[in-house]
Amino acid sequence: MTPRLSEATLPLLPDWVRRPGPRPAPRVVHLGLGAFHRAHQAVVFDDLGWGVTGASLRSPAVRDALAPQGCLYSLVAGEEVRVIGAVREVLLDTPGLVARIAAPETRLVTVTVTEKGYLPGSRAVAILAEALARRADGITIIACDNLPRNGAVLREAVLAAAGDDAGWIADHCAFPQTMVDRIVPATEEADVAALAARIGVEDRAMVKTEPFSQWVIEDLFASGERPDFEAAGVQIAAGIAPWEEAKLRLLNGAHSGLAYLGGLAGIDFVHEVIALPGARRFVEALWDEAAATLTPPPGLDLGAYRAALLRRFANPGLKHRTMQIAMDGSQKLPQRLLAPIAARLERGQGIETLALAVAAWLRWQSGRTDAGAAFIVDDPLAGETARRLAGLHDPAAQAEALLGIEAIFPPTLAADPRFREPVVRQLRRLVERGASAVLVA
Ligand code: CS2
Repeated sequence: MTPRLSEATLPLLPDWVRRPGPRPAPRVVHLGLGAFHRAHQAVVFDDLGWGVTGASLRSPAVRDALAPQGCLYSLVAGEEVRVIGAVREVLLDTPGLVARIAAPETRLVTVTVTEKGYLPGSRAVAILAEALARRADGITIIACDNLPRNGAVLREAVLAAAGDDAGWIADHCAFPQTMVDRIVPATEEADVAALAARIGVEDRAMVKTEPFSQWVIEDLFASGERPDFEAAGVQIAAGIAPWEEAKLRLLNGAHSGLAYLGGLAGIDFVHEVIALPGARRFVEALWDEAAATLTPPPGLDLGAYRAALLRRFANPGLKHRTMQIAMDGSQKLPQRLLAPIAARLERGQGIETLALAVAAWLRWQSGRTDAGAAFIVDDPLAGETARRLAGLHDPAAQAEALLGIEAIFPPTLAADPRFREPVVRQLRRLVERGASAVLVA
């Protein structure tokens, strides 16, 4: 039987696997211990010797995978395998988490709860509101999800939930804005098996990712000790909006477009979609439209950035599922596609390619690929989109029904014929010809 990864089995690993240093004491509490945290922020904390108490908020699965391994796990990035030792414990219960965040040893909180975790009333927001009010001193809470003004949005939600304590939290705690970037596909059984075959040890908490990683944090910290982020390659910047807009509108915008079009065409992985005839042209055209709405951050060469993104998307080793990116589109469309659309319309510019990406999302809501295979639309608004589409067959009627969802489409945008017409036109093309043919054209 293959032994399980743990401190005791570290000596069994081949020499080329990078081992963790001395295990650091927890000083960070992280809410949302998914693969993205383990492949991104936790690696930085591992480099810096800051231990992490992780909270698994949705299910005990991550805890159950990590606990028998002493919370060790492997980061598989390209050819490299590195065992990360920063995570020290996993908590599931709210009182335990509240006490941990309130404890004086805790010097930092980080959060990855996906876009929908920032909606008022989410568990992370409730935990933070309760815990921060109990602290003797202020602390920095770093939101690491792909939404604009992530820190400010989290701050507003926490203050709204904090009642009488809102004033103290507002005065003492900092919620910097961040841009996070690393492609982290969900780990699958086959990945666990492949790694076991390579390193001779089974790791049920491994994460797979690409070599690239970027983290830009707004220079806004509560007083007191903080990690030496720059020493681990994290950028600290005054203004985050240009970073975040470039990343959301180029990387994530193209990702969503490729995921819906590729998914409709029945393609499982991003590297396969980008290899379809016409796919690169689609992405370049989308980027031409989106790039015109950006003020690139100092030092970012958009041409080089775009070329690097194409290479990242084409990475066959990642096996990044279109289904994974297609998830929660209602929470992703506004910042990825609708914001650049609104910016272009304001300047009197056309939006044909961005409209195609939006139309692909509309078509995705029918829950069937072009070949008729049924899939589950995984989205907090899936019930609403299904209700609105019931019995409708004409693309114009379908678009009309879905563009009326105000939680996604601002009413002025939805009513603007310069938006509606290209979206309906593109949806009609998708319905009549299918996504692969539309890409080729
Ligand atoms: C993806 C992102 O799932 C998605 O929606 O677009 O998770 C993407 O891989 C990351 O933002 C890359 O940094």
